[in-house]
Amino acid sequence: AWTKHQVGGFKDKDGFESEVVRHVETTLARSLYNCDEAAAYSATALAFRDRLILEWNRTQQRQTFSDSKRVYYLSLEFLMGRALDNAMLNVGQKDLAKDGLSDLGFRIEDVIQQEHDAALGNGGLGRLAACFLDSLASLNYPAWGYGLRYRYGIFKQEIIDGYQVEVPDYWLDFNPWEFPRHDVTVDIQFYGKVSRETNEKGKAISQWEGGETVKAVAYDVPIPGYATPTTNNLRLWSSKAASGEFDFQKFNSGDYESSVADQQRAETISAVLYPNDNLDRGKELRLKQQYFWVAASLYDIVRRFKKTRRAWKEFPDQVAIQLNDTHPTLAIVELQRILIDLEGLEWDEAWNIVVNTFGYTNHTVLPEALEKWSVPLIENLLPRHLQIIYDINLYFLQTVERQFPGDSDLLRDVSIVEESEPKMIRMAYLAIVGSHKVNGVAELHSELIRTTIFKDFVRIFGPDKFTNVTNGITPRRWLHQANPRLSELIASKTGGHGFLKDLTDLNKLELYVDDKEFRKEWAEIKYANKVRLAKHIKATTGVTVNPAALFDVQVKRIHEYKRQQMNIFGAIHRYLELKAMSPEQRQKQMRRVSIFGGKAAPGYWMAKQIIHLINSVGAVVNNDTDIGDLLKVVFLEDYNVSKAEMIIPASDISEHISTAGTEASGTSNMKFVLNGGLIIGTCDGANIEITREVSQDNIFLFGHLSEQVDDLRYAHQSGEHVVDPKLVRVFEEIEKGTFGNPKDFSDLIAAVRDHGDYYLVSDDFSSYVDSHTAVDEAYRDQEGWITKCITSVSRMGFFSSDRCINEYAEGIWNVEPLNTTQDK
Ligand code: 26M
Repeated sequence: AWTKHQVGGFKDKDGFESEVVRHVETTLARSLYNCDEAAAYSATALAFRDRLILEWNRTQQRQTFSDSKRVYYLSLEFLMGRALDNAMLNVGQKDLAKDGLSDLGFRIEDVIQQEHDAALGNGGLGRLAACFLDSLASLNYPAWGYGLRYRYGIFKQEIIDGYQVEVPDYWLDFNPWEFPRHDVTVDIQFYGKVSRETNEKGKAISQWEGGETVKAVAYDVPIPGYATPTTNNLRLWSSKAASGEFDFQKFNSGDYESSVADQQRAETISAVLYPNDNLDRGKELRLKQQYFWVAASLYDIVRRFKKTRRAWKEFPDQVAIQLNDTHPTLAIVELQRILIDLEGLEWDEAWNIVVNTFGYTNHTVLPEALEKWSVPLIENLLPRHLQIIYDINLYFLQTVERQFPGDSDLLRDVSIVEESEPKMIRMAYLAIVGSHKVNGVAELHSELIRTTIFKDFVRIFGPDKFTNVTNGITPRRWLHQANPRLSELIASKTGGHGFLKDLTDLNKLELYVDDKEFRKEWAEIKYANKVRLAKHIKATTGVTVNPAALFDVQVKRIHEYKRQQMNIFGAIHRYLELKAMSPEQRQKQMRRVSIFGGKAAPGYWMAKQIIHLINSVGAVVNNDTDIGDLLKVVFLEDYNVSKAEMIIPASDISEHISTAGTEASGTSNMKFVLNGGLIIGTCDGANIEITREVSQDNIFLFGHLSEQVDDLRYAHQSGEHVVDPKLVRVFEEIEKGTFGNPKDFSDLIAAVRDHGDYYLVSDDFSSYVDSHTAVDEAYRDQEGWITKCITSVSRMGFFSSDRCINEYAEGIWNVEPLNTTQDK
C-alpha cells in the first residue's frame, strides 16, 4: 500500500519548515525577516519540487526497466493552472504544509494565490489535456505529454470601459516546476529542397537538404499522480538558434545584428500561443510551431524506442501516440519519413507501423475550425513532407477506387488534397487515414462525426475505426482542490477519500439525501463558496451581490455558437419584466446574479461586442434603484483555471446553451454539477449524457434538437425569418439606447434579425426564457433544490477523466498501468 513516506514526502512538519527556510536563505538568498508571501510561495514550491523529483526519477527508471508500452499525448495546449496546491494534495501533505507555513507566519491560501497560472492553452481542449495528465499519473500509466514551452501563454484579459484589452502573459519569470534539459536537444530543419538518388541496390532514396535549422531544447515538468508514487513527465520544447559555424563567423566578423536577428527568428517559434479557439487561420508561423514540436517529439520517442534494440515492426507494441485534434497531424508524415528515408523501410511496412501507432481525437465539427494548409505553404516549408502526403493520398485513393470503382465524386470528396486554388491539405482527413482509431468526445459528437463530416470514411474504413470516448474531468483538482469543504463532507459519508480514485463511489451519497445534518452542512458549504465569490466580485468589479441570490454562471470562451449573446438578451428580458412590475409584484421575484466570464479571441469582433454588451447592461442594471438586488449582471475579468476553481463551487445554476450539435462535449458542465450546481442547457455535447446520469428531473433542458438545426437554418434563408416577440422587445430596448450607443451592438442584433440567425438564438429564445422561469420556481423550493443537487452529485461518477483514460487505454492504446509496489 502507498504511504506518505513512500512518495518521498516530508517526514514531518519540522522537516518541511527547515526545507522552506533553507530555500529562503540559500536558493532565494533572502533572510527570513524580509520573506514576503511571494518568497514564501517560491520556497514552498521549491521544497515540494525537491520531493517530487525523487519520485519522478524513480518512475522514469521503473518505466524504462519494465519495458512496457508507453502513451505519448501530443497536444499544442496544456492548460495546467497552478501546480503547488495540486502537488501538496497529490502527495497528501497539504495539512502539514498548512501548519508549517502557519508557524512561519503565513496563511497557506495566500501563499497558494501567489502562483502564476501556467496557461498554455485556450479552453476546453487544453484543459482536457491537463486533466488527462493527472489521470494518467494517478492510474499509473506510463505516459508522457509533449507540448510547446510558449514564452507567452494565453493573454491576460483586462476590461477597460467595458471592452476587452489583451495584455501579454509573461509567465516564466519564476517557474520552479520546470527543468531545462540543455543536454536534450534536437535540430529541426525547415525549407530546403529534396534530391533523389539511387542507392547500390537500385532503390530510389529521397534526401531533404539545405534550408535552415532551429534547435529544440527540452523542458521537463513533473506530473504527480494522486496517492501514488507515479510521477510522469510533461516535456515542453523551446526553440533556440542552432549555433552553427555560420553564426559564429557572422558574430565574429562583427555582423552582430544579423546574428542576433537569426537568434530572434528562431526563438519566435515557441514565443506565443495562438489565442484562437475553434478557428483556423492558416498562418505560416503556426505551421512552423506544429512541425517544430512534432519533429522534436518524434525524434525523442524514436530515440527512446531505439534503445530497446527491438525490430521496427514492434514499434506499435511499445509506442501509442494520441493526437489531440489535428494540430499534431504532421507527426504521421514525419514518422513515415523517418522510417522510409532515414531507416530504409519499405513504404508498406512503414505505413503499417504508422497507422498502428496513431490515434486521432476530433474536438469540433465547426467548419471554420477544421485545419487546412495550403499546398504552396507546405511545399516551401516542408518539401519532403508534401511529397509524402501526396504519396499517402495516392495509395489511399487507389484503395478507395478498388473498393468503389468509378465513384469519382467519392474520390474528390475524400481526397486529402482539396482541388481548390490554391490546393489545400485537409488535415483531418490525413489524420483519419494515418490513424487506427478516430474518436469524438461525447456520444452525440461521435455520432455526428460518423454521420456528417466523416461519413465517407466510415464507408471506406468500416464503423469500427470510429469510436466515442466521452470526456471527463479530474476530481482531484475539480472537487478536492477547488472545493475542499465539500470534499471533506463527502469523505465523511462515503468512508474516506476513496471516491477521488473511484468516482463512482459518490453513489453512496444518495443514502444521505434526506439526512438533515448532512443537508444543512451541504447548504452551508455552498453558501460559504458564494460568499467568497461575492467578495471577489466586490473587490474586482465594485458590484455588491447578495450571496442569498441565485448565482447564474456562464464562464467559457466567448463564441457565437456558445451563445453568451442569448444569455445577455435573456438578462435584458428579465430586467424589462422587473421594470414593468409594481413594487409589490417585484418583491415576490427571485433574486439573481448573472455572472459571465471568458476571453474573446483578439480578432473576433462579434465576441468582443458580446463582452461589451454584457458590461453595458451591467452598468445600467446594477445601478437601477428600482431593481436593487433582484438582478445584478457582472463580467469577471480574465477567466482562467485558478478563477474557475473559485467560481465553479459558487454556482447554483450554470449555462451550457450552445446551439444543438455545435459543442463537441463541454467539460465545465461536468465540473459545475460535481460541485453541487445544476445546469441549464441544450441537448448538446455531454449535457445529454449528464442528463442520462442525473435524470431529466435534475437538469433544465430547453431548445431545439440537433436534428432540427438544418431545417431551421434552411427556413431562415428561404422564407421570412420571424424574430421571437420577446427578443424583438429586447432589441428595441437596446436600439433605444438604454445600454449606451446602439451602434456598438448593431452587429449582434443584425446577426439574429437580418443575417439568418445561424446559431438559432431567436428559435430557442422563448424556451430559454421559460426554462429560466422553471429555475426560479425550483430555487424557491430550497429543500427540493438541495435534493436535486445532492442526487446529481451522487450520480456524477461516470465523468471522471479516470474512466475516460481507462477507455482510451483499453480501446485505443492497448496499454496497461504499471505496478508501483515492486520497487523498494
Ligand atoms: C486552430 C488553428 C489555429 C489556432 C488555434 C486553433 C485551435 C485551438 C484550439 C482550434 C481549436 C481549439 O480548441 C478547440 C476546443 O477547445 N474544442 C473543445 O474541446 C473540448 C475538449 O474535448 C470540448 O469539451 C469542447 O466542446 C470543444 O469545443
